[in-house]
Amino acid sequence: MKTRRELLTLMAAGAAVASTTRIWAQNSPEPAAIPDVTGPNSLRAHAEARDLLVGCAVVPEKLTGEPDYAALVASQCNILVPENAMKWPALRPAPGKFNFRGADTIIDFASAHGQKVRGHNLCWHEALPSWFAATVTKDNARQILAEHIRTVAGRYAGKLHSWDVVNEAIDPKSGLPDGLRKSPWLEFAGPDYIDLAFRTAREADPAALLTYNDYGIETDAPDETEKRAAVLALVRGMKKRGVPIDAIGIQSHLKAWNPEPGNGLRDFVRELRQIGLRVFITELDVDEKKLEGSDAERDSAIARIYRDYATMMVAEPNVDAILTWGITDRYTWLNGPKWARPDGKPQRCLPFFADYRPAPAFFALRDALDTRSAPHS
Ligand code: 9MR
Repeated sequence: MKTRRELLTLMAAGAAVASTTRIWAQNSPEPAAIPDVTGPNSLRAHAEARDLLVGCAVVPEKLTGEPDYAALVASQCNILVPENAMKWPALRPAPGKFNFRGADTIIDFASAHGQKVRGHNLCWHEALPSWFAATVTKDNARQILAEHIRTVAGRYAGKLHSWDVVNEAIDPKSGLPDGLRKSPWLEFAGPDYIDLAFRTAREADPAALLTYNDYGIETDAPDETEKRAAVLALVRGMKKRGVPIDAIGIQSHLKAWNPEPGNGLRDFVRELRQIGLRVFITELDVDEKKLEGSDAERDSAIARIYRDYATMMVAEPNVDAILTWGITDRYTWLNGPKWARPDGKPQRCLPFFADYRPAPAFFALRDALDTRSAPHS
């Protein structure tokens, strides 16, 4: 632990922690001491000692415009993923026009800080650009999808750790064969659009680990168990057809009031390992909308979920990476209107509080990384 005086001395020296402390000093009553979580005390250092990747979703404008945010991301992460900057609306403002500015900012930041980058995502039923509905038809959908993947994955070929090639394509509630989600891609490009996307991505970037990414497959609730089975059937089929796929992304938007993930998830990860697939935890956070109690009580409940979940996952040798969906409660999708707490308090869902102090969830996640026994291949 450092005293406030020591932290202010660090601040004068321009250390990363100092700038985050500045925000804390402005916004909070003065605590006795806050721990130094930079350098050897960071998530990044603890992960690297065990050959793990740890990181978060980032926003390019904040990397360039907010030194405190940038310092935090630089000190804590060895892998980044764009929260929105590689989605279709960001990359492709018009059918024939691409704009890589935000995506390039993230790639440049990562390269300056020795970090890897995941691409998110090449094909999703959501976040389609405004021109999509008037432009995409059964006649051109396959060509537009393949062209998009060739252009985007081609641009970053050799630079990315992995790509979320297809995002959230399974939804047993749609009631379709194979659990496929009713989506514009399924409707316009046909049921093998997933195979098309993965084959095209492999051609465009042979180095990136090609990932199928989904949510609602974490707990042992009946609907999540059913969805896991459909995901497993999808990837087994892909393997059988020789479609290139390397990993599954388990998003892990956990809800604090749900039962914690358990044996069903562990078995799923092991089955994936048996068929040669890695697993990345791609979007971890803990929605605490329905949690009651004081801030401290909620923080410790949230931290327990981080600890239990990450500990369970890093015990599996094919789990290589844990990314949270954001790094600070200051910027999280969970503060959007749909997920707001009924009492109006902001969500405390990520490893760093809104004032950039480390939350109990930070220490829980770091302890969990330490439980990884030895570097795995
Ligand atoms: O956090 C993202 C939010 O800012 C966007 O408005 C939204 C639509 O593009 O996507 C959110 O991120 C989602 C991710 O891309 C896929 N899994 C669920 C995430 C949370 O909704």
